[in-house]
Amino acid sequence: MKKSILNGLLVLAGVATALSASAGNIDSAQPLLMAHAGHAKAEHGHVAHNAAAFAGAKVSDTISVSNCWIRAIPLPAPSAGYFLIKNGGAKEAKLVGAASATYGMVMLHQTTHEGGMSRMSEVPEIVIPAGGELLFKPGGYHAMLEKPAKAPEVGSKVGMDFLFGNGEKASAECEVKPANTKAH
Ligand SMILES: [Cu+2]
Repeated sequence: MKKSILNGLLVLAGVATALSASAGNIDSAQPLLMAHAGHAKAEHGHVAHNAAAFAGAKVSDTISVSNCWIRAIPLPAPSAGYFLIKNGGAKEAKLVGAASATYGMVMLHQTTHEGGMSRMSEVPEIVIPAGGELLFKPGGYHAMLEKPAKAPEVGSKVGMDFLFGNGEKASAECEVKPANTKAH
């Protein structure tokens, strides 16, 4: 999987360079393109949570997900989702998975920046401290939305469920925003 991501990054580096010559908002576009690099073949090694894990989970009283939005990306490319997780509980919360009826597979990813390059990696769990919150945003943590069943329309809402290590879940309605939306 690492190899396929690297190959994708090499390919996308060329795309990003071409875009930077023609597009003004490369700051928002480039991380997205990078985020998508290498995912076409990333079928193996991801942490999968099946529908049963979500169905059996209790809705959390203390953990909530809000401000969720995703990019409208044409089929069949994957997209990314961003949101705010608030943990009002006395214990740390660990996000371990996400799912959406609109996407065949959702993975937890982190984009990091090193030496002028963006790269992303899958993260098995993401900790939200007790009484704290964590913002998933472009260039940082995000939900990678793979295998879209249909292309979501700008302005529509896509439901997403979030599974935590304590067996609880939270849900959010994610607003579909134009592909070039910047972080906010
Ligand atoms: Cu990603």
